[in-house]
Amino acid sequence: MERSVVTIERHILEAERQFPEATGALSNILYDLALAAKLITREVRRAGLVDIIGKTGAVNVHGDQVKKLDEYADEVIFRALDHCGHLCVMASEESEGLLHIPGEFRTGNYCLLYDPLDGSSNIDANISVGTIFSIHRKVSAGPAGTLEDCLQPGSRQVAAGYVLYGSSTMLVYTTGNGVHGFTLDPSIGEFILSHPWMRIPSPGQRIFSANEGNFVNWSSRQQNLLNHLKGLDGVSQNPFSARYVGSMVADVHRTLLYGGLFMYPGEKQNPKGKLRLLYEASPMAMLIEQAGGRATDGERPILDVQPTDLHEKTPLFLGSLEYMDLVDRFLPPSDESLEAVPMSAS
Ligand code: AHM
Ligand code: MG
Repeated sequence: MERSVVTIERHILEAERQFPEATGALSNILYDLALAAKLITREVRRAGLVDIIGKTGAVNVHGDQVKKLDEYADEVIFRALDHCGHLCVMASEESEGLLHIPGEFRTGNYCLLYDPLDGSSNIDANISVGTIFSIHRKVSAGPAGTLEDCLQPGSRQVAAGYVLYGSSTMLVYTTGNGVHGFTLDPSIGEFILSHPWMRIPSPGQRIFSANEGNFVNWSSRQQNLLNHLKGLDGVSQNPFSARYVGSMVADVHRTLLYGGLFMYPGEKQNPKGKLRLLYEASPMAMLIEQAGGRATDGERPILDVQPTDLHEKTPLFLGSLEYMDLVDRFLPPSDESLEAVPMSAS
């Protein structure tokens, strides 16, 4: 063997030992998230069969109703963590309001925000999907968590990560001490450390990742950036490659491994774009910055944005440092208003 086999449990435990004051609460939350990821993996792997099972009466072998995968993932995460005693409240992209800890369980000092199955519109096409999570320390008074605990800027996250249900399942997380990736070995049901100390390559591969179908609705500066990346402005003779899965976890994971630029800018009809600050942008920004890259909303670091609403959206640009410099150059602060975008005839 070339190097030791390290499970996620062992890795989390060893990281915790470096902080004698640690209570183990954060470690326990991460273990429980890893358990939820295994349960979701099991269902995602059977996704193509769900319709077949569903047709026989929409009841699975355990007698439970067969649920849509995103609803299943949402419930599994809540139920894996509601009783751990370390959370004061949760919030999910799938639910409008706060998810309170049921009265029969103890509450704790952390708050969990999650997107249970991001990119779920891809699931029927057997394309990778993912789970994204973000953890904050409780800041409100009293035992129960409140909106105040959830509406904290990304810079105050104590941990963030994602699970990619791809050709293999990977869990990638940070607690502010580097980014570490684990691959699920399905034969033993363990996440094994496969990508320690992940760093976004710099200079990274020349890849841009965006839904170019929205080009007509972008600001002219955003359009200029794209034209530059494609070598259409006559400045660059070396165009970027385009890669866009349409599942953020997969697109960000590739960006983390290969470098490049991922963006979901604002549009004329949706000046804040599509992605959610708390469930998608902030956790990914923490990971990317911990890996040596940068993430902004086109003007400011995502991690500095003070949320005002659980489901607020934000434009998002993230990737390798040198390509983020291009974003700064093409989209300087005080970009023209999106209202000024010239709309071409449809
Ligand atoms: P979802 O949370 O409803 O799944 O939407 C988020 C997904 C991201 O994974 C992805 O980056 C984006 O939506 C793709 O959107 P579009 O289809 O507009 O390109
Ligand atoms: Mg999502």
